[in-house]
Amino acid sequence: MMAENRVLDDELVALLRQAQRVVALTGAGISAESGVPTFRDAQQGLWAEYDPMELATPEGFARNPLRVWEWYAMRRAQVAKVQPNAGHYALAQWAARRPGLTVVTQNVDGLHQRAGSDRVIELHGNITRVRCAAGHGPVAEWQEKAGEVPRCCQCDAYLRPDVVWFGELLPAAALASAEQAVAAADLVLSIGTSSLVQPAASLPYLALGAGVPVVEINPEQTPLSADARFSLRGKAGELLPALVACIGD
Ligand code: BJW
Repeated sequence: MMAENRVLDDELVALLRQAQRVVALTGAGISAESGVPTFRDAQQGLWAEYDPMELATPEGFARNPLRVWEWYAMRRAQVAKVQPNAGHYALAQWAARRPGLTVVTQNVDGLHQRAGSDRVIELHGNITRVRCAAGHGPVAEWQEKAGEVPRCCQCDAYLRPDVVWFGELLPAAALASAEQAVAAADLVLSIGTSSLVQPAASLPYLALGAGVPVVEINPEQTPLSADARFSLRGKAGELLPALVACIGD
């Protein structure tokens, strides 16, 4: 069953109140109201201006490491300037009332943690971290020099952002934890994601296959909308606080 803009629908309120093991799968849309650009928004999404094949693939990095490094440095600086919004804070409040809530995020901006969520699974890494491109692990400090990509002090390979690019495997432990959380969930929320990028986009379908209800929050329709029990059209920063208010203590 699908209902739009019926936040106070009785069945929805009952679902929210009863759910103890909630998984909130989030995407770029939840950070949009903080000023972090989404990827696929037709006007302002990153992919409207930048080519993902050149900036978010290992092949693009191999072709032009400096272009990729500088693009991520620009985005890292952007993320450092923004603040969590009402949507991030609402999920942290929800977890305070329902300690079984797990956030599974595709976002690399760390805003859930900054809003106070402590059970956060990062599927696509974190833009604030940097690692050796040849596999020598994370790097705590590096020197930025204009026109140069910093190098690993152990092997001299380039450093790269600790994010997951197209064609790369997701961190195995994070994906396994996300799948386990969904398998144990009694409610899955899909918030601010276009539901296009795999394997994250398949997580709500794991829940649906097990008969677990999925509630979507997105101003736009997505491929998930028709299958979600409730598909709520609106912004995460407006709808999530309203949903948390329904739960009670
Ligand atoms: C609001 C809002 C508001 C706005 N409130 N909402 C099976 C089939 C086909 C292809 C594949 C497949 N399996 C794997 C693939 C290939 C690929 C893939 O999925 N491609 C598809 C695009 C077709 N996947 C991969 O390569 C993944 N690796 C993998 O699967 O390895 C194994 C394998 C490899 C190759 C072949 C087969 C298997 C890795 C994916 C890595 C994604 N990386 C990025 C970049 C991260 C680093 C960085 O930040 O630069 O992750 S791409 C980008 O997309 C980023 C995001 O996390 C991800 C998802 O985007 P998201 O969050 O959904 O954002 P948008 O912009 O798409 O949507 C925002 C939504 O918010 C919109 O709906 C708005 O309406 C909404 N919104 N304002 C609420 N206020």
